[in-house]
Amino acid sequence: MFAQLVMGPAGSGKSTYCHALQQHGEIVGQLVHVVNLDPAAERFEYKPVADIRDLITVTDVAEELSLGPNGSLVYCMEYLLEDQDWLEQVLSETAEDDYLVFDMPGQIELYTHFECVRQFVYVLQSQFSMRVCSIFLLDAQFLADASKFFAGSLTAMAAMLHLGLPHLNVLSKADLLRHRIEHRDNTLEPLSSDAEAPNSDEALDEFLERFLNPDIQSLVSELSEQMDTRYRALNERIGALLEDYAIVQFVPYSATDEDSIGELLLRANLLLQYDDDRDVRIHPELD
Ligand SMILES: Nc1nc2c(ncn2[C@@H]2O[C@H](COP(=O)(O)OP(=O)(O)O)[C@@H](O)[C@H]2O)c(=O)[nH]1
Ligand SMILES: [Mg+2]
Repeated sequence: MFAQLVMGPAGSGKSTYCHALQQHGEIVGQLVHVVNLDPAAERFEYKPVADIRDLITVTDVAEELSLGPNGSLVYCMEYLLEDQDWLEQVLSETAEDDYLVFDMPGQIELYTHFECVRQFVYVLQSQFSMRVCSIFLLDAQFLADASKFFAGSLTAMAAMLHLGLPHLNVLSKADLLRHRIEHRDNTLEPLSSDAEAPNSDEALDEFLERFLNPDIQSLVSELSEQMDTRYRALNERIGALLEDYAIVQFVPYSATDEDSIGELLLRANLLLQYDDDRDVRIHPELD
C-alpha cells in the first residue's frame, strides 16, 4: 500500500487538497482513498473511505476529560494508536496496491514535537508494509515576505526532520498570489515599486521564482535590514542552515488548477516509487 500524509497548519488547504486529489484520481484513473484523521474536522468535500470521528471526536474527549482543544487532539491521536482495531479494520478493506491519502489535523506540534504521528507512521510502515510520504502544505501568504519565508521554511524543515519521510513541501493557494498581484497588493514584494500595472503572469513568475528558488543570502540581507542589528548573526545562521541542507523547496499548487494537482501527484508518486511497480510513464518534466 501507498500513502500520503497530508500535513500543514490549520486552514492551509489540506482537506481541499485531498478532495482535489481524489477528483483528479478519478480523471486519470488512479484510485485515491481518503482517510480523515482530523478528529476536529467540521467539513470536507471528499468521500472518505474512513473517518476517525467514527472512533473518537475532540468534542467528546474535551467534555469527558475536561481537556482543552490541543490536549484533546493529542489524546485522540494517542487513542488511535492504542486501539489499533479501528485502523486494522480500515486498512483490511483496502487492497494491497491501494493508494491512501491521510487528511491530518492542523496542529503543527504533532509533526514537529510530539511522538504520536511518528509512531503512526511506524505502525503503517512496519505492520501494514506501507510506503509513506509526507506532503507539507503552507499557505502562499506565508511566503509573502522574507521573515514569513524563513518561519515557514523552518517549520517545514522541522516536520521533515522529525518524521524522516520522503517529503514534499507545497505552497498552497497559489491562485491567491495571482489575485493579489492583479489587484496590485503592495505588501507583496518585489512588485511594490512598479509604476505600471504589472503583467500578472510575469509578476507571478517573478514572485514565485524569488521564493521557490530562493537566493537565501539576499533574503537574509533583506531580513536583517528590517530588524535590529543584534539579530543579524542569528539570521545568517538560519540562512546558512537552510542553504547547507538545500532541502526546503516549495512546489506551487492551487486546488483550481488541474495541472498543478497532476504535478503534485506525479511528484508524490515518485517519492513513493509508485510507478516503479507499474509500467507507467514518468512525466518528462520531472526527470
Ligand atoms: N483560493 C484558494 N482557496 C483554497 C485553496 N485550497 C483551500 N482553500 C480554502 O482555504 C480554506 C481552508 O481549506 P481547508 O482545506 O479546509 O484547510 P485545512 O484546515 O488545512 O484542511 C477553505 O476556505 C478553502 O476553500 C486553493 O487552492 N485556493
Ligand atoms: Mg481539514
